[in-house]
Amino acid sequence: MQKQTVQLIGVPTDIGAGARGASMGPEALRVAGLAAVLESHDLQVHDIGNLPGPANPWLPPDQGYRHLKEVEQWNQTLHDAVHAALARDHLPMVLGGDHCLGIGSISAVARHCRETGKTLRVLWLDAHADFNTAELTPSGNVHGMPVAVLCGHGPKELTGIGGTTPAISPSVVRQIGIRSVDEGEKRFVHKHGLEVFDMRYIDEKGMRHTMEQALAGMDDNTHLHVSFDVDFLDPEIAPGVGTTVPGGPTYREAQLCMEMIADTGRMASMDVMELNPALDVRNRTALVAVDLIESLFGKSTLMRKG
Ligand code: 6HN
Ligand code: MN
Ligand code: MN
Ligand code: MN
Repeated sequence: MQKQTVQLIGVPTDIGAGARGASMGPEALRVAGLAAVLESHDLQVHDIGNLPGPANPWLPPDQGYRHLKEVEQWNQTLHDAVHAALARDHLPMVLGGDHCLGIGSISAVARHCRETGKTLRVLWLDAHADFNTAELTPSGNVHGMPVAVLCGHGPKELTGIGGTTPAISPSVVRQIGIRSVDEGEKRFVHKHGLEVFDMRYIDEKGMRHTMEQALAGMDDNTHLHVSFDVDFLDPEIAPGVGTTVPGGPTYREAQLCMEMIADTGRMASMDVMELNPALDVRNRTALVAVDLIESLFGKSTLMRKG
């Protein structure tokens, strides 16, 4: 049997974030040994290096968005790269970069699913719902908006990436670990019926039950995409992010989450977002992220087989 190829796609930008530094995320993950860890699980690793894109001009919001033009450019480039990786039957692993890049990544995955007749499931592991719009955002930072944009709510420059608007329906998304949602954003999440397993839910029901629910209803035809915002993790174990929120999953809870995803054998693409080496301590957060990614690939049963 041919080895599964994981294609590492570095996207060195903090264009959608409220703090500088996530642009260094891809290199920190490489330095933490990501490729060697994947290879030790019998995966072929194809690191395409870092995608090119515009610098961060660090400007205030303009009509509700910071850096809309640059966000569009990075995401269009990423969309093309992820789509090309999937067309080669590679498993794209997007190394962010801030979470605005979920737009380019997931719009490409959704397009691939439409083209191949697959059913999409998106697991959004995050402290935040990332469901803001220009009207609702307290910051103008587009990393707080990717889920809304993917569901068709946002500027046409972004909702149109990939050619179909909306790229996804809220019904394909399961959010896990959520514990910081802005007031207006909360109402918008409810209005669109996003399925959210927040920290209260995890506290009461446990991670095992949570993941059983989030992964329920998948079958052989499911393409599972995991969008892993590193601020999902408790800041005690993952301080190197721009928007820490206390009270996140512990190391053991996060391990179980990843292992249960691995057990499905359905993960066919993923993002690792928001790692900010400028705020990290001796690359500790990158090492934790790599360790958890290893668990995501820990089973020999893994991967889509067409
Ligand atoms: N992330 N809800 C806040 C905002 O500015 O919209 C924070 C967003 C954080 C986004 O971590 O990917
Ligand atoms: Mn996020
Ligand atoms: Mn977040
Ligand atoms: Mn809608």
